[in-house]
This record gives sequence, C-alpha cells and structure tokens, in this order.
Amino acid sequence: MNAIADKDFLRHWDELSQFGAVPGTHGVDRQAGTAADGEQRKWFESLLTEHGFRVERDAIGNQYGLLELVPGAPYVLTGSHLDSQPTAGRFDGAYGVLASAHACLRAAAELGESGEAKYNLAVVNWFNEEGSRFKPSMMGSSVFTGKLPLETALNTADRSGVTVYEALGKLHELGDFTMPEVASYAEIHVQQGRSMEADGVTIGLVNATWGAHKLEVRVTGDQAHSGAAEMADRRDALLGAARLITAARDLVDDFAPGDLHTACGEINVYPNSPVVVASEVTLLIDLRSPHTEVLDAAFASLEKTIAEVSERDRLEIEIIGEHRWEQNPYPENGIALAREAAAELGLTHDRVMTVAGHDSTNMKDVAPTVMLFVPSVSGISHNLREYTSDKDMLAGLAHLAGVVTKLAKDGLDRE
Ligand code: HGY
Ligand code: MN
Ligand code: MN
Repeated sequence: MNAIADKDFLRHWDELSQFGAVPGTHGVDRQAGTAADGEQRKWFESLLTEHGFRVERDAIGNQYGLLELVPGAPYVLTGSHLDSQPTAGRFDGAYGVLASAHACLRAAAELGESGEAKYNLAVVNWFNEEGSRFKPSMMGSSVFTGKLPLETALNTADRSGVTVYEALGKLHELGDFTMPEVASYAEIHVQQGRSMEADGVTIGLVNATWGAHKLEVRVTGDQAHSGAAEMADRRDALLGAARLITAARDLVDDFAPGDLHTACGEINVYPNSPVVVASEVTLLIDLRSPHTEVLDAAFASLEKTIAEVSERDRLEIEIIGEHRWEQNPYPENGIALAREAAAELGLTHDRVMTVAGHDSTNMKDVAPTVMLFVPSVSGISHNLREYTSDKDMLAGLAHLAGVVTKLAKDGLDRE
C-alpha cells in the first residue's frame, strides 16, 4: 500500500472544496441530496476506489469505503459527513471525511508492514448530518443506529415536497449494503467553538456532548387584511411566532451564563404576503445545555409560554416535531487512547465538550467511540468564513491516523 503524504491530502482537500463552492468566498453550499452533494460523492468514490477501497452505499445513502486487512474481522469505522448547511463552511464534516480516508490509508500501510492488524478499516460519509434540507439532523447515522426508522427517513420531504428517497435515487446514491460489525468508531471534526484556539490546544479530546432539544412548532391563526381588519379580530400567527422566538432568547437570561444556548434558525410563514395577516407559521427552536436539568427546565418554561401565547393571541400552537439527545459522555478509555496518540506526536491536547451534535453522538451509543477536534479560527462555523489552518488539519490527520492504527491493533472495549 503506497504511503500517502500531507501534500496528497492538501491536493485532495483543494479538489473537494470545489464542490458547491460559493463564488467569491471560501465557503460551500452542498446540502444533502443536491446535485453538488452528488458530484462530491462521485468524486469521493473515485478517490477511494483509486486507493484500493471497496465502495458501498446503504439504504439511506451512507457511503462507505472498506479496506480489508483481516478477512472476516469487524471494522474500525471512521468518518463524518460531506453535506453542508446552506452557504456555510467547507470544513464542517468534510474535513473529517477526507482525513478519515487518509488516516485509513496511513494505518493500513503501517499495519500491512507490521502484520499487527486485528480489525479491518472503513471510512464513512454519513448522509445528511446537517438536517437543513431534510430534518432531522444526523439522519444517516440515526438510521444506522436504529434511532430513526429507514422508511421515515426516506419519506421525509423538503420544502418543495421532494423526498429523501427521490433525491438520493436521482443521484443514484441509494444502495442495499449492510456494514459489517463495527468494532469501534472514530471521528475528527472542526471544533465550531473558540476555546481551543484561545487555549492554544491543537487536539480536542471530546469527553462529552451538550444536550440538545430541538422543537418544530406550528402556530395557526387566521388570514386577514393587514390594514382593514380590526385589531381585536385578528389571530396573527406571525405575531405569536415572534413572541416565542424572543421568549426562547429571554430564557437564556434565566440561567447562569453559559448554561443555555437557544436560537430559532428557521421560520416558514403562510401566506407570507405583505398585506395579509399570517394564518400559519412553523418555526424551529433549538435549545442546548451542558446540564440536563437546565435543558428540561428551559423546555418546560417554553411549553408554559406556548400556552400563554396561545391564550393571549387566540392561536392554536402545537409542537409537531422534536429531536433530542442527552448530555452524556464519550468513553474514557477512548479519550485515554487518543491522549496517548497525541502525546506520541507531541501535539498539545485537552478535554473539551462538544456543543454541536455529530454522527458520533449517535455512534457512541452502539460502538466504542473516539471524538476528536481541531481548532476553528474564532469559532466561526455554519458560516462562509469558517476556517481551520492547513497546519491544524495536518496535525489532526496525523493524530487520527495514530488513533485509527491503535484501534485496529488493540481495539477498544465497550465501557
Ligand atoms: O445539530 C447539530 O448540532 C449538528 O450540527 N447537526
Ligand atoms: Mn458537522
Ligand atoms: Mn454542521
């Protein structure tokens, strides 16, 4: 197996960054199941095939590259996601996918020589981690881990009514492959926060995830003339939604600084006409906390506000969808293994919690999982200006290769 060098990674990185590139910026728009996603998937498949991987796809479009070192043995799986948010950064997810492919090749070269491999190696590009076009986020790994039924995922439609099944079918990205047993999972990702940069830490050993509670709310009122209708007669769905959006932000101040993050990132208004009082609004509210009790209290408070706004503005308000993951840890033995690999490379490293969800948020519930970060400049993410230096990307790649090699040689027990 030919050893693959840093310069090869940077060349592949430049190629990958062209897919869905937003002109005049360093960012991309390659949402799940779009033409740009299809193009990058085909490029990734040819890169993997060229370097000796067997490429497969499963029923929800998760894309795998397999390197068999020990016939019949379980796999060390490493990966992330290639899909992006609309007009966002080229590093979120994609860095981890390409680094994983390169880390597998480096590990295979080392283990091929030493003959010490106990496990096989595989890279995965999870379908629709971002959940922008099709909700919920982390869709591909949620189906893989049994948290989301396949049919539900395939039947999910975007705003124009196109389903996941139709979008993936059009790209010929639907398969029937079943991934063999996964012995362990590793993922590297940009931090999407600014603490590592501030602390001068190159490798983040992710020890736990913040909890998240995302809710889709439908507010129903009645259409009316925005001028002529008497104020007392109005049932204004957009006014009700606006009260919920500001209430979600005000919630933050009810808790200690840093204990709760909230946002509303998506709102759909009907009929969205300038001279009409809106009759129906759906909005996506996102609650995050490192403490379960804070997340629960924030959700309860929001439910109370929903009842109050419904009463005050004579609206029907319903929570029509929820996506929640708990504040829970990554296994300590995986953190120890990753710390050893960082120390062997002389890379600064420290424990860090992840606020964003990742496919490892799902995978850690089904396999021993190691989650790693490299720094994000100014913590900017889900933004065209997202950036991580080549130096940090290459350090992270070397570290991931070390971690994957250790996992393939020694394995990682389920804690
Ligand atoms: O929801 C999340 O935190 C992830 O970025 N999809
Ligand atoms: Mn991501
Ligand atoms: Mn993201």
